Amino acid sequence: MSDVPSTAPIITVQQHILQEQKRFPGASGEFSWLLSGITMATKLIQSKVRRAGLIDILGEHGDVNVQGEVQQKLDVYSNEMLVHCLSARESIGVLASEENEKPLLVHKGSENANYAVVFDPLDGSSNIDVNVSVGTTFSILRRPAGASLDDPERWVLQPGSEQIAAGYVVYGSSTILVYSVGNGVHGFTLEPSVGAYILSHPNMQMPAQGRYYSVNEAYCDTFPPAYNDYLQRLRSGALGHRYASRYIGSMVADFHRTLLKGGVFLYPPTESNPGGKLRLLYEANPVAFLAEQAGGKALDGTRPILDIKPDSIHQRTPLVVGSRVEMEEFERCIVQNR
Ligand code: P6P
Repeated sequence: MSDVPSTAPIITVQQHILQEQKRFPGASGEFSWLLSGITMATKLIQSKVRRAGLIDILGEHGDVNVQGEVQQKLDVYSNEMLVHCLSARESIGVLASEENEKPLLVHKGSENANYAVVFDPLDGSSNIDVNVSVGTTFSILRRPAGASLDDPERWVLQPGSEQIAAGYVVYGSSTILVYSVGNGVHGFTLEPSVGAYILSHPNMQMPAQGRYYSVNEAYCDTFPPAYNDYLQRLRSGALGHRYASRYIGSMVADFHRTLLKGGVFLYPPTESNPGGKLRLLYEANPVAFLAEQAGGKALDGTRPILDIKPDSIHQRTPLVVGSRVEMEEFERCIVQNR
């Protein structure tokens, strides 16, 4: 009898979550059920993102299409899929989205709800029209002790260090889900023929040093001096080699490359965004959680991103996130420019 061919085990994200869930004492499957709401929604999102070029033909952009259906912008659609799928999870009490000014109460408030989920349903959506990668980011927080559903903002205005899980899905040449529950970072590639996320990047570790820096150089004349000193040191080979520049303009894609290849991604304070452009709760916090889990670091320029106590849901922050070597050099440049 021939042996079964020894191929790598096929592990789906559901199997992986069930394994990870054992780290949460008393979690009776509710956590894995919660995460399955996110994976389901992102499968629905990616099916639309993959057809974006056909939207005008098929009519899905706010007008009425040939079937008489109301068209929807992709970010509105993405938001509705996440709200719909997560609202079916009794363990969730509060949702906060980049698309909604205020937090949403799920089931009008289930008293046994234990979690809040914060997300950007389609980050970088302006890139869709030019077929550039976009992404969904998410952050999962436990209900603060004593927090009631009368005060949903309190559920989400927690520092990133309180995240119990975070991740993103990048809709690129393939669709990849990357997440962590605090036990390393793991990546899953969607097999579209069966609609399953399959483990493709177990235990992702950010290389100690990379070869790319990623920033929008168009604004560099308004960056604080420390940032320009830093970028000049990267260009000049001060860290052992000259860096190349890679900037996609979609945070999830720029961070995904940084996680895989090392280097640094930064969105400094600028004249038009002196407090930074990226949002703390659902852009900076998830990537900071993953970066720190993968051996990297994430700062707002001086403080760890994960230490920042949010004042408002949509508050912005500068972000510098990357490998150990590049982040140590950045901190030296900040000190030298004090
Ligand atoms: P800029 C996309 O609009 C986004 O929010 C992030 O995904 C991205 O990193 C950033 O803005 C790009 O901003 O000013 O470089 O176009």
